[in-house]
Amino acid sequence: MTTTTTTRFVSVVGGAFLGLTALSASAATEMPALPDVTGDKVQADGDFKIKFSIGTTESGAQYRGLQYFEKIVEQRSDGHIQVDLFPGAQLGDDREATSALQAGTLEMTMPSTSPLVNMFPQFAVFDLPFLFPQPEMADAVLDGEIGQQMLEDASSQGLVAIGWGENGYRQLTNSQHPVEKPEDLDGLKIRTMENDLHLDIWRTLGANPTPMSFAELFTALEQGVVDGQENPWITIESSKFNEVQDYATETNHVYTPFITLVSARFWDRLPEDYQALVRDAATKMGDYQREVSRTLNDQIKQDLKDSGMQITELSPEQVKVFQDTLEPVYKDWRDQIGGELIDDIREQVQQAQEQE
Ligand code: TK8
Repeated sequence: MTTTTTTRFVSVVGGAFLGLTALSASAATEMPALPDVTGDKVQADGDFKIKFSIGTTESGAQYRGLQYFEKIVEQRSDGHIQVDLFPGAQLGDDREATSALQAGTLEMTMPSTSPLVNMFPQFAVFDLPFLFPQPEMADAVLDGEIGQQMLEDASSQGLVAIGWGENGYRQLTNSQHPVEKPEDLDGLKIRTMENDLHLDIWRTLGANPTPMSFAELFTALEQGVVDGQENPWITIESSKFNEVQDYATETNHVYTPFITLVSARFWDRLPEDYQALVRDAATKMGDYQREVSRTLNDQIKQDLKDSGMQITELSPEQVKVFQDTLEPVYKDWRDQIGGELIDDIREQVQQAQEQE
């Protein structure tokens, strides 16, 4: 049984802040220091190399988490496991990297859950709008029984799922005009992840959505193939979307997790002690990623404003209009996702809200 999220989260925060300027649009943002590695050295037979691919750039919180993973695994295996990091979709986007794991040509990746709904339909529950009012509620679900069961279910089809990370709350950006209400989306071409529920969300709001790989997104925005997109502030900045998007709306409309995947072919070759080491490092990486993402969120939003982006912050009444407009999405997707899973999560969220 995993420890409770709060206890795990607090231990990671102990690390000091280094004046690291990791992000392009602002030199002021400080990236939390990589925590020290804790735990004994692990001895096992053989030497191994892990190629770890992600879609976001090396300026984001996700990559910072991977650097911590690399540090833990290399130190605690005494260098017998080497980790090479490949950010920026160098080795393929979320779906391509996942297929490479299944083929055994890549060892690890950490995609968003949304593009993998075609393989694991239950992941669509995370695409439901406004499901988690606060990130800690997502933590409780992902680190709890529901999240653990999903990792077990996703350990199939040539994959081993060993942990969760934070992509975060998605915000809308566009190149045309400020968006304060659903009507303002009329006629806007919005890129979504390759996910039918996200297409439904933006169609229901009145936009003209199109699914597209993250690897193609910057060029599509730059060339005006699409008018807008939606991602967390840290990804908007680390992918320089603010250079081709003048407007943003703080919608917080979906919380997207990352899932840490390993190739089953590689996993089966790893001695058990190294499997335990990699699994432990993945858990610590996920916690640290959450910390970095949350520590930097507000600062980065300010950086984007300072870089000239016009950010619309919605009032609770304006948010409610988006929520009410999207309520039918819950009804439409209930059977496909599974009513029980949705109810379990909504109940857990409600209990957490009542305890506040
Ligand atoms: C990066 C993606 C990205 C996601 C998207 O590989 O596609 O917009 O938010 O983070 O997973």
